Amino acid sequence: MIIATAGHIDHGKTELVKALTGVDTDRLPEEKKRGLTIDLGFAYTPSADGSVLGFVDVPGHDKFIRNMIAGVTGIDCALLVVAADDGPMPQTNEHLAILDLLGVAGGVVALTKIDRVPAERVAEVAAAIARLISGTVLDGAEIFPVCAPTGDGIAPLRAALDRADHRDAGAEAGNFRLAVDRSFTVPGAGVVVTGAVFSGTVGIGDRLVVSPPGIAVRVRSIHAQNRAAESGMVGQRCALNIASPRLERTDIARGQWLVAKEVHAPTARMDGRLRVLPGEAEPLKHWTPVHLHLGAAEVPARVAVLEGGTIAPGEDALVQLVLDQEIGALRGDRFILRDTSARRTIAGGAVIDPFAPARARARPARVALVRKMEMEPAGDALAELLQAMEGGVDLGWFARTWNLKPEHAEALWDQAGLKRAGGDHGFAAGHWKTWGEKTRAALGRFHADNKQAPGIAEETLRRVVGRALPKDAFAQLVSELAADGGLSLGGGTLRLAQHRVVLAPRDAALWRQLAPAFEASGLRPPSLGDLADGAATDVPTVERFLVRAARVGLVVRIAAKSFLLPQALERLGAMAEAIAKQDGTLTIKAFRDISGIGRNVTIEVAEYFDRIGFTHRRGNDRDIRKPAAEVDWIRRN
Ligand SMILES: Nc1nc2c(ncn2[C@@H]2O[C@H](COP(=O)(O)OP(=O)(O)OP(=O)(O)O)[C@@H](O)[C@H]2O)c(=O)[nH]1
Ligand SMILES: [Mg+2]
Repeated sequence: MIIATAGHIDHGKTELVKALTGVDTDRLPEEKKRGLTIDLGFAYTPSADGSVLGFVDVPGHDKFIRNMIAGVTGIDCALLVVAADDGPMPQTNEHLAILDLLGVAGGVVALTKIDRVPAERVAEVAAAIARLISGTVLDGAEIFPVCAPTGDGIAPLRAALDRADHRDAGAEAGNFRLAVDRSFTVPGAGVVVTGAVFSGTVGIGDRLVVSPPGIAVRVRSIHAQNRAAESGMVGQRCALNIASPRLERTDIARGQWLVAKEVHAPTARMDGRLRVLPGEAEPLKHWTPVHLHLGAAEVPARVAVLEGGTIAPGEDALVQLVLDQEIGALRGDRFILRDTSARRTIAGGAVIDPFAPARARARPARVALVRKMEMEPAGDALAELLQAMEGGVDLGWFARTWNLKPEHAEALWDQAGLKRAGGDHGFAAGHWKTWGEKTRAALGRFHADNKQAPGIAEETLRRVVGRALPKDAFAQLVSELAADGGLSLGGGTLRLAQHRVVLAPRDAALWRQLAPAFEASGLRPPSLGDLADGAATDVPTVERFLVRAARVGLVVRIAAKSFLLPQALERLGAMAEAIAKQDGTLTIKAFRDISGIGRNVTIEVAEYFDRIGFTHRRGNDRDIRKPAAEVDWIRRN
């Protein structure tokens, strides 16, 4: 178990930890000189049940409150310290608010320096503390009057800490996450990082990732609660000796994480529920700049209020936090917001969607989804999301967000009775069935409207059926429909099995001869002369046929005498998009080099892309105007 002190400067936190553990945690020369705590101190002592109690001693000075927040992150139990002479003071309140916003599971109160005041004062301050903690996470916590230097009252406090175990049992199940608060080099051993374990377990030899930088490391040895160990787990402070071919101590700093690779997913944009402290003078406005503290990290951020415009003191609302730089965060992680001059704590809350979208973040449909994500337990949230998201739930995203280990994720998918499709999407069975019905119906309508067409290109049909359905999932739907006999695939198009092509018999015969030539010619339009020779006919006949074929979507006419299969055009579109993404622009030269279709055809294709609104030309450059996945490659005219 990890216990952290909290409380106003000089109220006796460090002295108390010393009385409880025998360790003076003020180790910096500056701390000794000034007689105050600046950075976190750590001490360990065996507990009655044979395990180890770990103490984090935090500074009370308001200038060092960022260290305090880093220290109380990931703890199980708070030890709030209030001096009997002063009684509750500003940082007593602020630290208590932080513990409350972080949702610390519980704790006890030490009423120190009782040797300095009369007994009535002790009773008076105890009553004031009881009022102060009422309604917070420390509501009803026991208050222990102590005098640390003499040891008076320490034994009952110690016994209470031995009994306290507030930890949430579920956290063991997750992937390993440790919030780094220190790193140093041990001669002969290499880099050591320390921190509180947020979830999961770690063993010697495990491979982990330093997140956000993404450095892969291997665990060489472990100290858990200051003892050499084979493994470490949630509820412990661990020191991990890590090795990596490309690791320097300076690569690692407070605020980063050591995590299992499954949950290495840095993010700079997260949705959450934010509560503004009741003592704030003004409502929190949209786009307020703040300092965000999450885990042991601290970054500048802005608050986008997703509902209601502002958040009144004492109220909570859904927000999106937009960070200046990426950090590690998962659903349920608590955070604290302080004002930009870092003078006061203003609000705090919990992450709901750590990988939130920038676009349409406050749209009612999106806000409704965020509310569903807020539900507990994970199975309930999943069931709601499956119902709400016709286009399926990205299961990789769900598992990462909820920090599910692969085996737990699989169990959850089973329990939800979802349909796996398109690699990593999950669909409610009802929605999947509806997609199948919609696909058949759309095909039926297409056949009715285009009697001469042998079928429709898969991508075109997907767009008719609904863009919400991801490409991979649609491909699976199509092959399932094909497998059960309702639908046929062939020549790059889809049709209902009972549909008979009503190409005029002569056209159908001609297409049977031409189709292989189109396939063989790949990304280049076959020459009309070659096509005519191959089919033992003349160029005008072939050309007239291809114009008809273009009308029904068998081929696409990209230029007067150039025809391509829709799927060839789609591949060229993907290439163009990839080039533009890499180079920041699409030039004919780059497109030609990659496609290998020659300069003239490249120009024809690029100009066709301009005409259908996929690209926009500026001199020698082209911009991509919309994602290739949303483009309809076939323009029937
Ligand atoms: N008489 C008396 N003095 C105490 C008691 N507890 C602490 N002190 C003294 O109060 C002073 C401050 O104690 P610390 O333990 O350093 O206070 P702190 O809360 O750790 O202070 P910061 O770390 O700066 O926030 C020291 O001189 C202690 O010896 C107590 O119970 N009785
Ligand atoms: Mg101290």
